[in-house]
Amino acid sequence: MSELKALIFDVDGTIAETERDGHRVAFNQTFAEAGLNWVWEVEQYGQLLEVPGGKERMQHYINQSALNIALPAEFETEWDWLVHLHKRKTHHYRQQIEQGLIPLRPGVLRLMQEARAAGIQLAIATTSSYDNATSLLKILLGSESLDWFTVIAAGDIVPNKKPAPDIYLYALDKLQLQPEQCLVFEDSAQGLQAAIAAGLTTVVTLNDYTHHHDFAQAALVVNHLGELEQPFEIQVCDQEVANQVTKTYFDLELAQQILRNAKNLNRLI
Ligand code: XBP
Ligand code: MG
Repeated sequence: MSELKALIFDVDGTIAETERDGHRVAFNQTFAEAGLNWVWEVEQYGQLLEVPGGKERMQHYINQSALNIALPAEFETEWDWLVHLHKRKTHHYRQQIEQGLIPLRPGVLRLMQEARAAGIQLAIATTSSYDNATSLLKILLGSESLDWFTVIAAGDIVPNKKPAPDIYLYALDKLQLQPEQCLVFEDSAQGLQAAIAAGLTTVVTLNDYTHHHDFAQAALVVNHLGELEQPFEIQVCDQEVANQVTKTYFDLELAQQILRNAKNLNRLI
């Protein structure tokens, strides 16, 4: 029987709550700098998050708002312009996170350290751009932390972003593992759909922007991964898993149990 060999983490919303006070602020700074009068408010940004990917999100906003854009002369196409805006947004985002205002979510570092000590591989699968993801990891986990990950699968490296399974299939290929050997951590329905479509068992950590999403296909839904001093709360899970949860935080033992339980369920289907 294959055992747990890797933990695969989404970034935005899962490793840290980057959207409201990081990405959103950086988009608005970019718009102001470009002389655009667009301002993405906190609640509105929650709806815009339905479109994964910063460039795609801006494109969606233009289409949905039926904006008439006067394309700056130096750009041939609207997409070229969006690529440029997105580079500026990446710059502003980095400045946001360098200020240290966006912390890691509970339990993330503890679980990664436990996995590293046990020889379990770590991987990243994110819709966000590689530069954004690696800046965040370096700042929150330390400059050496990029070496912890067998693969950092990010952004445009695959043709289709979440909810397509592409980024997870890419990560699995680089890990050289089967889906049943890995456990995924996600925070959004799009991320969950992507992981499920790649055949992966998924744990969801909720946040303010995603608590209303449909997570029926998750193996476990918690408010966060928990710490010794900061217990997690289980929101939804299979009764068999619930009976096995003896700790107040998510650890490798629970990861193994969830994976085994998922295999048993699959066998019954
Ligand atoms: C979240 C996303 C990203 C970020 C913005 O990715 O959808 O688009 O909102 O980042 P994930 P970019 O949850 O998969 O980490 O502007 O770099 O796309
Ligand atoms: Mg996410």
